[in-house]
Amino acid sequence: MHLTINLKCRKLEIWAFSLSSLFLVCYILKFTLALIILNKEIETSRGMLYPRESETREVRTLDGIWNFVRSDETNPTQGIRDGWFKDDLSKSMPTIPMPVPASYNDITTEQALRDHVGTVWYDRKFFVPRSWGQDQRVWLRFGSVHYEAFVWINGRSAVKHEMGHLPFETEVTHLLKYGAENRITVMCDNALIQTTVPQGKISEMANDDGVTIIQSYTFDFFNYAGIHRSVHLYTTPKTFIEEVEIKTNLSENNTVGTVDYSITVNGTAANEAENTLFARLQIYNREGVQVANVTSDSKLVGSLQVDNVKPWWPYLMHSDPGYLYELEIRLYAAKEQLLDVYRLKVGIRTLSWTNTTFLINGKPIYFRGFGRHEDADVRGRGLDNALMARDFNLLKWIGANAYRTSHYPYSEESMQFADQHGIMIIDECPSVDTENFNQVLLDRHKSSLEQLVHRDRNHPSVVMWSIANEPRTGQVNADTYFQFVANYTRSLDSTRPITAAIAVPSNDDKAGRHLDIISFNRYNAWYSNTGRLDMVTQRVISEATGWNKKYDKPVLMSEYGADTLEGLHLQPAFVWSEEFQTEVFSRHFKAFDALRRQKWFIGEFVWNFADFKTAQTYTRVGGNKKGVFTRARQPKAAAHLLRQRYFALGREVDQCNVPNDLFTYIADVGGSNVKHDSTDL
Ligand code: BDP
Repeated sequence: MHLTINLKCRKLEIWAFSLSSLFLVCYILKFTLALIILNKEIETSRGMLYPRESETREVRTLDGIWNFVRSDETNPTQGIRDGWFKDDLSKSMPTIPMPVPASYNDITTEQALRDHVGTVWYDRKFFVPRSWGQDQRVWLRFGSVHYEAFVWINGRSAVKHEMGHLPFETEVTHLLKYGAENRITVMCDNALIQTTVPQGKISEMANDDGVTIIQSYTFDFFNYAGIHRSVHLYTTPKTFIEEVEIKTNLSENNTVGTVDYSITVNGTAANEAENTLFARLQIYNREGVQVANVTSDSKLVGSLQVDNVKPWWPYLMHSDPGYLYELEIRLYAAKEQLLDVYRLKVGIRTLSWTNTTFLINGKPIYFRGFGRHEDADVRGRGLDNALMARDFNLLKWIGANAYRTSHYPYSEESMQFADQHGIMIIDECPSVDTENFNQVLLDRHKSSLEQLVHRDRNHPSVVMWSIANEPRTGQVNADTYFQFVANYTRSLDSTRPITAAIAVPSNDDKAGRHLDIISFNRYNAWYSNTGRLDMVTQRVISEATGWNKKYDKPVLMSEYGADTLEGLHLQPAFVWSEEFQTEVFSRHFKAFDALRRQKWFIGEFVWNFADFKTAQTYTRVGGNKKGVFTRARQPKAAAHLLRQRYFALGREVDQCNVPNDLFTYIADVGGSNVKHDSTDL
């Protein structure tokens, strides 16, 4: 019943927003006032620790092949009305096999599934051991379902979640059959409307068969959907460690580290006899040697000290980047009764920023990185460990030290990789091209940040929150709207600076004053003055300077680039050719070097790491081709140039070593202009 109402609400919302533009205009006029009156606290997420096995916990995955049904686009609520969740899906509709995790769009050869708008259904059976039914609790956790998920266990409603790319979980102890077979059913809805994050529009259009539903959106990446990340079942004791929040610090000379912790417990013991609970925390170094320990009082809040600490450093900023300790937490009840054990990796580092500089462990950061996508052939946005490992190898090969999770949160597994490899992350929420600011949208936008900060706050790799990509910050209401979004994010985490990737001209922008660091996207010689390589360098310098003058804050360029068809060579450089991408990069490098002398310019991010799929449009040949790597993760010509630059910067700024194969031998002429050796940067 609850679900039916919810679905109807969604559809009502769709209609409400397509009703009339007059309504919208009135709405916007009243908006600022309404925001001030209505701005309220968002319901916050709970738990969400990454599922890990321990002495007290078991984890199993439900990944694999599920059964799948695509609903009729014109009848998206049919499955709810007809109760498809009450029995095996195959009893209601013919099913096809569908891998989890994966986007469903590119798995079959059907255009109808690739471009489907609305609901799809998944189900599978699984066994739960008898032992799980005794004296413990069982949780069901999804890494991400895009965009909205409704879940049933054995025909009974378990959980509903809105927001792609973010995890959600629920207790299913009471819904499971132990020592028996169970069924899980998931309905996933990919529809984007004006109050979803990101926004989209649903409309109806005549086609040759009558009428069809059209999903449109202003961003270019394909709206992949489905169960995108792993599905886990895990057990906890009755009273267990539900949340852990870590904050780290370093003494002035970086020799002593502190780890402040705060633990939240869920369970009856916590409520009834709070004062009897305590925790023992120990920190182990990479060799497994204990380097700190403490016993908490019943508040479960405190601090550990690590002498001779090895700070967490970014890749190429130190010879031992990504140093992680292991924090072991043992929760006890009175009389030393062990309740629960949870372990997590901890990187000890500090962040600080001024109006010119962003520092890690007291050292200024110069970012050299990418905007990226979670995107691959066949599996779409589905988690793929092989692809993830390859991508990190490429990042390190090219000498990057950072990327932005454009334009949504990336998998938790990739965040763990970034911690280990010392890759800094600008962690972006799913707000893209935000416009038509309204209260419902604001609430959901804030909710996306709450879920993101909650999920990622313990990752040392996360150095900045990005609260939006290319929001329409020239609009009147953008000021108030982003003031609320930025302040809310700051209230969740004051240890990291806040940015947004902005594309409106600095003169028009109304949001930058609420940020700590200004990021801007611009496509000189591509979207503006196409082909004009002589119109890049000065324009980049003057735009970055304009941002700094207006807000007196550090500035970085978060997107620049050119679509490039691998293997297309044209000399002199011509749009879409490998030569053109190389030249566009080079003209930007010149600007960045001039800007670096200004001190407040703190980084350069190419768009994009790899080619990716887009919606169909005449501006894209098989997708967005601005990748430095192809979609199959092979380098284009410009990758080699970028590699030389990123290592040159690493050597100049961070005194890193450069790889032996950075330059190809040319000639032993000894002249200063011939670069034939890695040391000749
Ligand atoms: C930028 C967007 C990015 C696009 C890029 C492009 O932020 O998502 O992919 O343009 O068009 O404006 O290549």
